[in-house]
Amino acid sequence: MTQGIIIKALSGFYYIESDGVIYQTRARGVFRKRGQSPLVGDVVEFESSNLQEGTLTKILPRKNAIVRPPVANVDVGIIVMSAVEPEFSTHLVDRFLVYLEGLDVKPVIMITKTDLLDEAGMSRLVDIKARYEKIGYPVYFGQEVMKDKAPLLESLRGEKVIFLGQSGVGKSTLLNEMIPDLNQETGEISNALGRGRHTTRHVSLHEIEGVWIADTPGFSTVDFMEIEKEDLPHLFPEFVEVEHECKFRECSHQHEPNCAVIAGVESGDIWQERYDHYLNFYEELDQRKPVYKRKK
Ligand SMILES: Nc1nc2c(ncn2[C@@H]2O[C@H](COP(=O)(O)OP(=O)(O)O)[C@@H](O)[C@H]2O)c(=O)[nH]1
Ligand SMILES: [Mg+2]
Ligand SMILES: [Zn+2]
Repeated sequence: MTQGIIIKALSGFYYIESDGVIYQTRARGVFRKRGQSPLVGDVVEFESSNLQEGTLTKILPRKNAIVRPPVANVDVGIIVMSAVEPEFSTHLVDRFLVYLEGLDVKPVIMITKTDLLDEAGMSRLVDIKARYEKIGYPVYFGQEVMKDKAPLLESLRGEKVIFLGQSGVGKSTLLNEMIPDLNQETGEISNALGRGRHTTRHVSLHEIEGVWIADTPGFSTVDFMEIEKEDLPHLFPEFVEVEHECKFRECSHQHEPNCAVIAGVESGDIWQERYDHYLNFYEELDQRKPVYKRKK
C-alpha cells in the first residue's frame, strides 16, 4: 500500500501522484456506499501493481473541503483583485478573506492591472497594500509576479494553492504564467463563451517547483453558509490580537463597553473600512434565514 495525492479526477478515475509517478486508479466501491467521494487534493492510500489499474483504498482525514470547485486540503487561497476593470473593492477582498479564514486557508492578496493606474490611483493601492500587510496578509502586485515568479513560488513551497476572484481580474492570465503549458483562455473570448465550459471543467493540481496549484478559475463569489455569526469576530486577525483586552468575553465588538476593537478603530490602530465591513457581514449573518447546518 502506498500514499499519494489525487491530482485529477475524471470519468470515474482518480489520478494519484506518489513520488513523482502518476497512477490511474478507481475508488473502492465502499466509498460510494458510505456516500464518500474522493476529491482532488485528498491524501489517499492505494494499491497498484501497474500504472493503469490501481485501487484507491483510503482517504486520509481532510483539513478542509471546498464544494465548488471540488478540491480538498487547500492551504493557500490567492485572492486576485484588479486595480481597475473591474474596480478594486476592499469590501470584496474582505469577503474573500473571511471566507478563507473560515476554511482555515491562508490568504494571499494579488493586485493586478496596476499598469492601467495613474499616479494617484497607484498611491491609493500602495496604501491599501500596507494596511493589509500590517494585519499580516501578504500582498503582491501581479505585474511584479509576471516579471519574477520566484519570490511568490518560494513563499508557497509545499502548499496546495487555489486562485479566487471575480471574472476579468486576470486569474487565467496568472495561471498561464504560473503553470507552463496550461493555455487557459483569457479575456473576452472566455468571458463570452467560457462560462458553461468553465463550470464543467475539472480541477487538476499542477506541481510547479514544489507548489501544488489548482488550475481552477472558478471562484467569482463566495457565500458565508458555513460561518456562524458568533465566529465572525475570530475571522479578523487584528480583532483576535486585541480581544483579550475587551471587558467582556465573546465580545461582538459592537455595543459592549470597554471594547478594545472599538478603541482600536477610534485610535486608528484598526482600519475603519475593515471594521465597517465586519459590521456589514455581521448584519448579513444576523439576517440570514435559519439553515440546517451540518454537524461538525
Ligand atoms: N492591462 C492589463 N491587463 C491584464 C492584466 N492581467 C490580465 N489582463 C487582461 O484582463 C483580461 C481578463 O483576464 P483573464 O485572465 O481572462 O481574467 P479571469 O476572468 O480572471 O480569468 C484579459 O484581456 C487580460 O489580458 C494586467 O496586469 N494588466
Ligand atoms: Mg479565466
Ligand atoms: Zn470587543
